[in-house]
Amino acid sequence: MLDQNWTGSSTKPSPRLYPHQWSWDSAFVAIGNRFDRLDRAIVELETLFTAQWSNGMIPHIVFDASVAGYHPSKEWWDSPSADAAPASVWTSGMCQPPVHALAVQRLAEVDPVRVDLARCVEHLEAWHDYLFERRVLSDGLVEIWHPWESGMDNSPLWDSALADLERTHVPDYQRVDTEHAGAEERPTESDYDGYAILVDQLRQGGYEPSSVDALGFRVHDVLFNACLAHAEMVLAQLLERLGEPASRHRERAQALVDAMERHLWDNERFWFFDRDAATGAVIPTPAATGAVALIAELSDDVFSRAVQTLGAEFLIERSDGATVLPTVAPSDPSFEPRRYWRGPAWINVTWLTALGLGARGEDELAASLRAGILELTDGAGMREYFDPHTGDGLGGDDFSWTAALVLDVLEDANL
Ligand code: 2M8
Repeated sequence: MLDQNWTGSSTKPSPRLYPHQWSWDSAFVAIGNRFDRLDRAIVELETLFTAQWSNGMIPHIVFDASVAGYHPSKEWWDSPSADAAPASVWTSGMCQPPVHALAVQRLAEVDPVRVDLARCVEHLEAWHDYLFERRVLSDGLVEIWHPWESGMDNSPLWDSALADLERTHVPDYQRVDTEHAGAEERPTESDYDGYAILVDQLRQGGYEPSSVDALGFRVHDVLFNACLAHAEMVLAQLLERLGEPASRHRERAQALVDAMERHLWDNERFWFFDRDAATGAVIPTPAATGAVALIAELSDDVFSRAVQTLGAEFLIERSDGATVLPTVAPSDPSFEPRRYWRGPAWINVTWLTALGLGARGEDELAASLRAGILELTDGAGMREYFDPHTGDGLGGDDFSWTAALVLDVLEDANL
């Protein structure tokens, strides 16, 4: 399936629904391809790095010029109009969670010679610097400026910010996603209007807003910040392997974890919550972003309390010690088990959570999540997401990161 989704320079997340290259998808795909297709995994990351903006941003979509049929199209983003965009390729004008250092690390573990670590590290440093220098505007936390930047597009986490958006002018656009996946499993029309308005605003500012007033959406997202804290530690290790100074990355990782624990941790609900960066208001939805926070080097007390909440409020037991992680706590009124990022189980979120648990000795829980990944995909195939109660496969077919991370889980289990 990954062979079939390979274009020669990157892997489509799903052949019809997502026919270009996506940033965090490519990182997960490279992780899965590293065992039997290392050359391809290396090229996957190189293609993405080639599209990096001069300000360091790794764009969330790199367009395949030969493919039409995705909204928003490359013309809609109009990246050539932005000063920092690359000349060689059209891209979107926003980013996705920084999981690329992890991918580079995993590839280098397989073959430290074939992976050009020094070059990869240069790209990673520029990318992380962009996030710290341009996206930290208050309280030491990185901001996302569009729901798409979270990777969890229509999570209920964004409902209130999208509801507050000025909607006097909605740009014209044509959705194509509902031709390839059930409308009841995708974002609503109102969600899409909000996404379109926000892209319009960002494009008008060349994707580098001159002031926060130009931003209609600013969120301190737990998943994004946790991924960056983790990625900074990984980058430090990679630099040390190269014999280069790494302390500034360790310091930034620690400062980010401190800021997360200070501003996003709720010491009564024992969970991390996103926050509206414009108003400072906590977004009280219990989401799986808090589970992914376990990959950051949290303090012991916060880690163990979050693990308890994970077990008590999120995990759904399935057969044979396998558990499934829904993207929203099932007891929350916003939970919808079949609609995209509003409840279904996603393999990448589950895999990252298992990674965080395993790194701190929670082996049994990590193994139960990995077993859940195998059970879901064994039952329903390499789907985009899964109903966490029934295990039904939902959204796109032949979904690349699902297959790639299954390969990783199988390798881990030595099956
Ligand atoms: C989804 O996002 C795109 C927009 O970027 C879409 O809905 O069209 C998300 O699930 C995102 O996390 C993912 O990277 C992308 C491609 O799989 O699809």
